[in-house]
Amino acid sequence: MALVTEQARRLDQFHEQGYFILREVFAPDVLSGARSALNRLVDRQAQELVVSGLVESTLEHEPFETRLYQLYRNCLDQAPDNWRPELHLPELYPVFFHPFLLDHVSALLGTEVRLYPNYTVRPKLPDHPQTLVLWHQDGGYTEHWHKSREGDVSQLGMVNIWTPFVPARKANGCMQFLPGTHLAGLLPHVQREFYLEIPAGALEPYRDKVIDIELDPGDVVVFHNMLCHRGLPNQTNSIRWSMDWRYQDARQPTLRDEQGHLARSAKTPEHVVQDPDDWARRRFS
Ligand SMILES: O=C(O)CCC(=O)C(=O)O
Repeated sequence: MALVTEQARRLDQFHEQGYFILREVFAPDVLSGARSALNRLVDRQAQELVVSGLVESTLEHEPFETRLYQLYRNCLDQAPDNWRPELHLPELYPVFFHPFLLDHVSALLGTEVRLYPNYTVRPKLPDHPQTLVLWHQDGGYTEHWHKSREGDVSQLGMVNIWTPFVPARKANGCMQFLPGTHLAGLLPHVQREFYLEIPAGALEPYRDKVIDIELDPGDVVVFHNMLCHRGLPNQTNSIRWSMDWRYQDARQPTLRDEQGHLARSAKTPEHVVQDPDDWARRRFS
């Protein structure tokens, strides 16, 4: 009974403020599996750097928190700012398809839930403008960069998730939200060098509400795709590793070329991603 009340309180917060936080969702073995899977992606980068002669060593003993930064220290503009199709790794299945998380998502979206075709790992390196995501609503990106079909982005039944793989604090670039802005409709977005940005004037009425979303590994923030958010700059010497992904009511169009993958379904349970191997066999499509 207490659990149901707790979930209801979170859903109320989602409707009123546009977000809620779940603490300690991912167990230590899930986190260490995810981190070692990401380290394999770093290995791949390191080997390419050695082959191209940009570095002498793959720095395999450097900690996860600093290795990618040390590898690219002298050529930061060539460092990867995100991984997407590469995320079909078995160790990420327990993160994307975590039952407790999906229970909350189903309570918001209904019985047909897809993992939306927009899932990203971000290694936010220190002083790396390519990873500095500016104030935006996710709906702004769908409208500006991806929308190839008819449809209203503000009506997409969509829930965003963000989780860190290292403690995320103000100093290393945690997320910031403007609570309540999911009710403001689609705000203007302008193209900057790497990302879209909502101009300062359009954010003025909401500025005094800004909150820092400081999370530890294992914690998750669930938020509305129309909520204004950004990532702060990383002012430390190590990497702010994080992953973000989205779920959508699978009865709706994605408004993208890709269709994503079913996470829960009462209608066609045979099409739901079944297990880590099934996830690893699928593609970003
Ligand atoms: O991780 C960040 O800094 C930004 C992520 C983001 O904008 C998102 O999850 O939609």
